[in-house]
Amino acid sequence: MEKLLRKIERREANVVVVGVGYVGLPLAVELARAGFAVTGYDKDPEKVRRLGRAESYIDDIRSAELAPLVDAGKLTASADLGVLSAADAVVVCVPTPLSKNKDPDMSFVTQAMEEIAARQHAEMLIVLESTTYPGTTREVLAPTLTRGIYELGKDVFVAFSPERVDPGNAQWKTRNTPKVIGGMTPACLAVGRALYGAIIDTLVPVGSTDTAEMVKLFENTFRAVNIGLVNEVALMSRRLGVDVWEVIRAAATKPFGFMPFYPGPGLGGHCIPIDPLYLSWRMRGLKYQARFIDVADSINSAMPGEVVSLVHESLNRRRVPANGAKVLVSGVAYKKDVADYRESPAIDVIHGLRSLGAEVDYVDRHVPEVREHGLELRSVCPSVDYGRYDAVVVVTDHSDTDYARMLSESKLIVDTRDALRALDGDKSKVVRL
Ligand code: SAJ
Repeated sequence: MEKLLRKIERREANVVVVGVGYVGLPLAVELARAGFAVTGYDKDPEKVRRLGRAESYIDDIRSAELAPLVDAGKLTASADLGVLSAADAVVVCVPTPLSKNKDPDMSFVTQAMEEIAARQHAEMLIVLESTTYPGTTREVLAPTLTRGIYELGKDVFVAFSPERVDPGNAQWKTRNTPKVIGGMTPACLAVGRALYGAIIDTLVPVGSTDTAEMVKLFENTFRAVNIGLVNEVALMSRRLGVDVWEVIRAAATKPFGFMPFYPGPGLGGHCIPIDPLYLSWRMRGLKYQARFIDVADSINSAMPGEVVSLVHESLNRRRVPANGAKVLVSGVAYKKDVADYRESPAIDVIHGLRSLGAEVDYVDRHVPEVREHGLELRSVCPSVDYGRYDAVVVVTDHSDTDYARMLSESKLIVDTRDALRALDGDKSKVVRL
């Protein structure tokens, strides 16, 4: 352990980041900046090519930040697993998605661990950052990385440290976001803290890797459950004839004991809809039903359908049949001002409107085309005449949309984000969640 600790303290350790996506690349940059020789390993040859040419493919990292690190040889890119043989520390930042039946898909993690094990040597630190169910590091990583050959805390050091990357967040970056870390043994924790302590201002050591895994799932389950609650409050408010947006804004004036969340067309992204289901899946294996997670998931998953029904009712009230209606979806990214449309509820809204027979277009400056779940659509031009459509549905409230022009030109607006709240003018044609 001493030899590895010294290498880390002297910044002489070779570090390999496995998976240089929106989590791995910022981490690799900080490690290289701290003086480590860092190799970004990825299966995606396009990422390897672009990183090797100091061309960033992540919005939060400018190419100008990569250039000096790549030129100095501090940050290199590779698709060759052989780099693992020379690694003193390996940080794994690979996806942990859901399978088709909403179970954890651990294939990326297990494959990475097997590739590391096949090139393992004494005195190596391996840290998993991918969000996963409590017990993964202890039950999957540790056995794969010891195999009766290496001893935890002696010649192999294993830890879990959840990622807290918030794409597009200008305030909270890799270095200044407190980072939780748990080790398989105290020595594993000490080595993990030595590495992260070189790049992160505040470390939050916890007693075990299971705890660290649970912290991450709790953080994101907290969001999913509260979003589910506010979506149900929206459904209740509609039936009560109460403006849910006014309710939330008034409740948010409470200076303590309240945290506002806002209704929407559903849950998108690669964290919030997915992470809680890793926890509920784990609990099913322990014969415990994670009721809040299941209820929130059922409410959040039903929101796209609620939006489609609202559009249908609103057209009906204007004696416009949904069948054959021209509808424009404004914004398909999973949340405002991002370009990512993975798991976006807009996909379900478009499918739902089409199932009513509507002719659906979308407009989104951030997403030029959508090729997912059987859709092949291109965004219409942002200067589109909103008046051409029987209804405009605001699904993602991007800041760069001209809502004043939308309000003046549209016949009907179904606003799922209260995006037009600040505007004056004829709101009689605006229907909100
Ligand atoms: N959403 C609502 N109502 C809300 C908040 C979000 O409907 O009040 C929807 C969004 O539109 C989106 C989905 O939920 O479709 C997720 O939104 P998010 O704000 O949670 O954004 P994400 O998915 O980028 O979540 C990430 C997470 N970061 C990490 O996991 C490291 C999350 O923990 C962060 O809290 C979140 O960013 C953030 O705060 O931006």
